Amino acid sequence: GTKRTVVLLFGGRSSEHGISCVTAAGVLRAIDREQFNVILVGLTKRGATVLMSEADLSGYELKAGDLPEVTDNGTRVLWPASLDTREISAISAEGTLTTLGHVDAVLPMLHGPYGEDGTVQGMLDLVDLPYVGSGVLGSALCMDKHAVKTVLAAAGIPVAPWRTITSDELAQNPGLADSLDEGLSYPLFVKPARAGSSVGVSKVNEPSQIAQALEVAFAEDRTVLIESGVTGREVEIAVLEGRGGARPRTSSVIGEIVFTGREFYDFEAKYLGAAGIELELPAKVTDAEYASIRDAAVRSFEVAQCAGLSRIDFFLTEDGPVLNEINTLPGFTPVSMYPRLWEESGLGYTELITELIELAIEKRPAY
Ligand code: G1L
Repeated sequence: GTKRTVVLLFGGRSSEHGISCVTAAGVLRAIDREQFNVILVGLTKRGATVLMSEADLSGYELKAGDLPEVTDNGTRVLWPASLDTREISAISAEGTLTTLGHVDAVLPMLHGPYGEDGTVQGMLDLVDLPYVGSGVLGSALCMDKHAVKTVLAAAGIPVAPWRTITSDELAQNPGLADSLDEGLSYPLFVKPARAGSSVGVSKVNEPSQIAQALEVAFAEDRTVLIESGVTGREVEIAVLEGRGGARPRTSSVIGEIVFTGREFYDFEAKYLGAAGIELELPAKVTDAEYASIRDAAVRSFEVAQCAGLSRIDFFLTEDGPVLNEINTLPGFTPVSMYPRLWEESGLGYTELITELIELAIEKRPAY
């Protein structure tokens, strides 16, 4: 067929800016160059879109405390300004305009606010560029723990019991803090509604710790959830949108996060393979457990209006799977859980990237 052009959009206004850059470098190395031309667009921490070169990305690697950053190189990428064309261009600080050509799809590799939450997806809809992954509503919904739990619970998907409180409600009625644990069971988890990567999350073992945990969570968001801790293994499954309107597909295996000395699945454990956490893959689950996780994952993907891909995380309890969270843009380096689950299911990293791009184009045909 004809060669497609895709944009890797990375960096961005979040705490995972550096991880996003490293992910882009990994995708750039693996993407099938026979099928795809690649345009690299970096988003600086302040939100400027700049044109990058392959040489810029060659130095991007994963190292604790020293992650890459997209810096302003003076060249702005201009998105198509009309619906008749999907040609993007770049303008230098001196005002020189260069056409970068027609774009078939964008890979948004951005985490959290201004990236994974529907804002970038809305911008891409506005300029008529197809993109990999969920749209505005699915992205925004999955970013907000209160909103997504409300929708999933209404659809009968098991989620941990929880209550939600805003900083305004607490300010107007400080006594509320004392009754926040009503109907919930310890240990509790106190979480900001919209921060990713366990930022602002505390485990609370007794009532006296609630006030401090609220303070930590309210530093991240004005809406905070108090959840019952769920006893169960932490298992994850990869979901990929179906072709031609078919239902979503799941990986044929499940991954498990095994805690061997670390309380949280934090940054170092997640990206640097630090001690204390191990990824078990494939996880040892029974056929019945696999079927129940798979069924809950497929239904959740549909109910939460996900598209393209999602990694869905569950607690596997004695009464079956309890959904913990849906990641619409999961970790995506070659050693991340999502690509590894597909690898184990017979779909390699390069083929997975191709499939995701084809899915994006299938829904919004090129012209
Ligand atoms: F390739 C995809 F599907 F477009 C893709 C790209 C990037 C999937 C997931 C990600 N993830 C990330 O970029 C991130 C985890 C570093 C930030 Cl959301």
